[in-house]
Amino acid sequence: MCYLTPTMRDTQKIVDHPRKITAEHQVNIERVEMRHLRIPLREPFETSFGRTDTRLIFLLSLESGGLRGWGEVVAAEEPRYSYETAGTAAHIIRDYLAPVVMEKPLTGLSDLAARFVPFKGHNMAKAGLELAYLDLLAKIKNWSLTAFIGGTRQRVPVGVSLGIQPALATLLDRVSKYLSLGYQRIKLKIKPGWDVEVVAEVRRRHPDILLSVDANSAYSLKDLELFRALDDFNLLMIEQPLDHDDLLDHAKLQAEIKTSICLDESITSLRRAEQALSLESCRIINIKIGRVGGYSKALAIHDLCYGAGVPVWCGGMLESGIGRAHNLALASLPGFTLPGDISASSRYFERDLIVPEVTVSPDGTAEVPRGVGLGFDVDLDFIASCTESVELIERKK
Ligand code: OSB
Ligand code: MG
Repeated sequence: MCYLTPTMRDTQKIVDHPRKITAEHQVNIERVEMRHLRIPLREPFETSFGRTDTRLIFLLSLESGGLRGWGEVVAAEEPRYSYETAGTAAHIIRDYLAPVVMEKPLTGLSDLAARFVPFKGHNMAKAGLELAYLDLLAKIKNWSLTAFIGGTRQRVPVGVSLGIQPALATLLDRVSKYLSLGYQRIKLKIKPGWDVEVVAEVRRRHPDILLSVDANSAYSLKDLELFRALDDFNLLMIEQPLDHDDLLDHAKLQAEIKTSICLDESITSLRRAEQALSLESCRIINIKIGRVGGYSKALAIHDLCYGAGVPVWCGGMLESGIGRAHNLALASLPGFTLPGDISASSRYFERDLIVPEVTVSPDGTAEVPRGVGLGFDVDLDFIASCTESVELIERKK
């Protein structure tokens, strides 16, 4: 496989979605609401970078003409997955992004994205606003978000991401449970000391399932022997084995192993995706709307990969139903051919923030909502009961 950057832009032309987001419409944002709430996870989620017991959820809404669009900022409490936190995102939104959003009427997604360009980084903060804006715009136009962004699927294949467990027996039990619920792919979180033996045992018991691993950048090129060992288990992919911002070492590793590398943390922009393909740092890309800075970038990376024949899938950040509803819309695009980390609400929480909750059917798919906007009702009473803080940013008259 050879990915030559100059041809990529041309290949994008073959992507012919009925995408409606280019439609012009002036929207005056009157108010931005930032809301932090805390909901316990049903089980702690442990990765190579740390453990989460309760999820601090950061909801963002934009209001205009009596309608309200919802988004979620996926940054965690601590800067362990990336440098952003719920705190840094609130600061960036309050002091820089919300003011330019409300400065004058928005004419479209590209207008919104262009207003964010002068501010470096802080992709999750930017993405939260893009999510809320697209939900609002879809509501104004009476369209479903899915139709709006050119989604083509009515159901999407899903997998589950299983954290590091206190004991192998617990993990094996979880694997069996999610397979029996229909999940099409199992992803195991790995770290040094919880890798080859664990993978070997899961593979021995389930020789034919789609199985992948996610290291969240816990290894280096010095671990080549470990990756050679993992090469024997017919894994669908090894996700983000090396440093969070690396492309070159991943290209070296990909040249040494059969298993496809999938990049998560390293893909923070369209340019980084182009460079990763051109360097052959990976053969698969995990797209997270938050990590790449919003719908504008997620759609562009999708189009790039679709045109280049590189499979993508929708990653997750232990979102509430609001973020998950956006993920379902994104995953309905034609290039999302691999199962996403979009599990049922009940996999994460006792009770979710949307009605109905997200469910996974026995064939391992989730329904893409087709109602107006997000396509789910937002449970305002339940949200109010979990809220820790609310901050309103009003437009200057
Ligand atoms: O690396 O994909 C990851 C959760 C939090 C931060 C990073 C990751 C994850 C997951 C869980 O793997 C995916 C999900 O939401 O189910
Ligand atoms: Mg990952």
